[in-house]
Amino acid sequence: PKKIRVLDSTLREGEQHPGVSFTNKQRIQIAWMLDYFGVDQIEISPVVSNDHKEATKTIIKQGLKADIVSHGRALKEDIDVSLDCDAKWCAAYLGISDIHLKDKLRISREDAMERAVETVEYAKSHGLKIRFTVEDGSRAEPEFLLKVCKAIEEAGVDRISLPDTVGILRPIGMYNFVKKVRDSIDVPLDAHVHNDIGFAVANAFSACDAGVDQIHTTIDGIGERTGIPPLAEVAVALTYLYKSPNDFRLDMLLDLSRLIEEYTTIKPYDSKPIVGSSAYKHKAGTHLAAILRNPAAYEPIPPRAVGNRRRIVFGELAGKTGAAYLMSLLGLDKDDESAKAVAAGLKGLRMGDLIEIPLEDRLEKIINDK
Ligand code: HCA
Ligand code: CU
Repeated sequence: PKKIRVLDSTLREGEQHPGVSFTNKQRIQIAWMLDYFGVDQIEISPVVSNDHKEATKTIIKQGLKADIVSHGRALKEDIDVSLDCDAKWCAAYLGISDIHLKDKLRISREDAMERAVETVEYAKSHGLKIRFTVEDGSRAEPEFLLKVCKAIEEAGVDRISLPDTVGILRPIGMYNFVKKVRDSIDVPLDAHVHNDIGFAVANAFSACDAGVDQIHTTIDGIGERTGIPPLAEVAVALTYLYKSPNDFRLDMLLDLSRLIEEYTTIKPYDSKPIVGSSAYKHKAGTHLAAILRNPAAYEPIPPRAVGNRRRIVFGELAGKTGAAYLMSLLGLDKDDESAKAVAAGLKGLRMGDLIEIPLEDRLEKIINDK
């Protein structure tokens, strides 16, 4: 299988999430951790404040393995800021849908086309690699979108980002959007997809099926409004489902999520895939019975592989097997009758009283006791 790369935009798109604003020390730490985790590119925007500019300069100086992509508008003045930061890679975005052209930018299609080409030529003439983002491309007039992509390809653009800026595409729509561009230009493509209707991860992978070779993520999926695909979900899907040959340290995923929790007001919801506190909890009696024999019966990926922990929940659904197991943990004799009685007792538990234990350690202990 071919490698799908990851660009992480926690430091750019992620900071556009309400409640997220890192200090420069935190930005540098996040960049180091993302690099160690194994993402291919790390995006940051130096144009939004002096602080960000300082952070961008410092992160570029760290000599990380990942490319540092300096993000800004499709304007020479923003490219100049990237140059000032000593960036090797920059990204420039320009709205190309009619709604962005008319109501945001108030420029004509011809003006937009000219601005796109000039920006790319300017960056290239200064020795920069440049990704161009056709912002709101999913709502742009398809022929105009293609015209812009062809013009910037001729101007020497290094990558093109195809964004579903407002998250309105279905997976098949994303596929068609990417495919149309893929079929007529040769530049490597990025997928940048928003989660407004909950399709971000699915759309990112539709985009891969249609030929992009880089997905944009943020830690925990933070970003403008409802954000973009979470790094954890994308990295796990790439590794286990797509067999993409990345060198990810997947066991850092929980720590990365915890870091964002610590530095922001974001709390990942319990059932959040991979990093949620319930992602590896097992509750129903039939599940407990199976998990005790072979956890793979109800786990797609071992929890340790992603830095998470398996937990067993003894509650009103624990049943006789769950009850017997709980009794053995407590060192009680567990004949059929008493197991039934404990199971009946557990039925009276309310949500707040559920007993939770990390399973692996206990399981080991009980096996050793025998
Ligand atoms: C933005 C818009 C953007 C750009 C994506 C990209 C989008 O907030 O600047 O540069 O690939 O969603 O279109 O995030
Ligand atoms: Cu975005």
